[in-house]
Amino acid sequence: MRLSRYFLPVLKETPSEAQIASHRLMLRAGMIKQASAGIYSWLPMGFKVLKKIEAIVHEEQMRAGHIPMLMPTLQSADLWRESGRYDDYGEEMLRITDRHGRDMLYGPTNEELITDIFRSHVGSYKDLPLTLYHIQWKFRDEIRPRFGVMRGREFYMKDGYNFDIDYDSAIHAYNRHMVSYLRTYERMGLKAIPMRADSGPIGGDDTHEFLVLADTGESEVFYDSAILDLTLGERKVNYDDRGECAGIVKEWTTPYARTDETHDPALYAEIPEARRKSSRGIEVGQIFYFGTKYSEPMGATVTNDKGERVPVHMGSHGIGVSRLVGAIIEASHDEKGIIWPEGVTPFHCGIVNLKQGDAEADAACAGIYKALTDKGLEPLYDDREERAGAKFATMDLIGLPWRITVGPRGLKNGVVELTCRRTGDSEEMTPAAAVAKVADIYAPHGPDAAPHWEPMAKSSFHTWL
Ligand code: P5A
Repeated sequence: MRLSRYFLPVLKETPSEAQIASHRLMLRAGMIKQASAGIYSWLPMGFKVLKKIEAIVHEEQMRAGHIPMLMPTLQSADLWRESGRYDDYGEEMLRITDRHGRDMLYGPTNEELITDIFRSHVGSYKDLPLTLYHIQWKFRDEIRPRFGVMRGREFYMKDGYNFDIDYDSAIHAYNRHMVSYLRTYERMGLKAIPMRADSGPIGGDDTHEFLVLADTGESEVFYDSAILDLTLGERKVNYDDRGECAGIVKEWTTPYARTDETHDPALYAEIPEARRKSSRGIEVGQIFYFGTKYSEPMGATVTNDKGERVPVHMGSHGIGVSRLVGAIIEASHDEKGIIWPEGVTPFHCGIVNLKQGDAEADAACAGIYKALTDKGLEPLYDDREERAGAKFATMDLIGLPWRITVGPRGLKNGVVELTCRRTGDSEEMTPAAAVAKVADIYAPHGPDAAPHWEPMAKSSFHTWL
């Protein structure tokens, strides 16, 4: 993409309404624009990051064997009356009446709708286990929407629902979700810690929240710092293997880690003092096992192997896709701007032309652009007639992890400069070497050069990103 043809409405001033770094930076970098309180338009670069995050979530869900689909944003109130949540949900639910006087609502979550789909089509234990998910806009009429996309009223969520014949099978689904979520966050460059939590209006006893540590987080959390050393890394997981998934969950849930809702000071005091930590955290996901809470009142039953009708065991599992955009920025920025992790960056590499209009510099930039594109990468080429300082400031603000700087002086010696946004380190090299290095950074690595994040078979949601 050439910046002169893109739409990147960068702000010079720091917007006064934004209290935290991610909100400020998303506004300044022209990623979002508030439409009304807690409701945002996603401008092109914000949209791109949102879609990158969405693609990672899809890949990891499908890898775990979960099946994508799409449910509507508007739901009928009748289903929620069946579960008993229509009255319980309170003022956070946006209630709408259609022209025929029918009660509708903008879905804050989808347990009822998916349970209705299940009971309409599935009747036998032979069709289980089944996990369906979608990524769709939700609406919660939060009393205090704030921090930009972190606590919006309209927000984008991945929500998945498992249907299992018994408790053991449902707990395997819970574990599978925990492992796939750990993988998902790692790919986004995040350390998200699973913490025992409270289930709130979703219900059930077994629930974990995933928290990214950040001073600006809304939750207070307590944990054993030993948990920070855990990573999944290159480990390959067989999601059908109950023992393997349970083992990983055990590893991650053995060190103490709880939100303030479930904090137990006595247990916490047993952690060696040097490892006892409390801080703030951003909740980027939550998983629940709630048994038959919805299947019983809504009659979602199947016949078991003895021919009896039994309610299915269910859980639901959410990832805050739009919140993640803010959470990643909170975890990865400096005073100059955003620093995107490679996994979610809107463009792989910036190209800065120090002397637009200089025939040699223009030709070198065009050559680098083409070479990167030919390698399947997407560069952002700042081809505007601007001062070098302004171009650097824009690149630093929008946070592309790598930048190639091209100017007549360097070209005389046959070199350009490759700069890492995170460290600020620059290296001079030939244009071909710079392209090769950037391509290598984004290529799969590891002992068998096929890490877990190797893109899966291309499908429709990848092709238009
Ligand atoms: C699980 C999926 C649920 O709603 N039902 C379906 C369950 N869980 S949850 O914890 O309430 O939400 C899942 C994740 O959505 C994000 N989230 C939000 N993001 C932005 N703005 C909001 N107002 C908001 N509310 C929830 C969180 O990341 C949460 O973990």
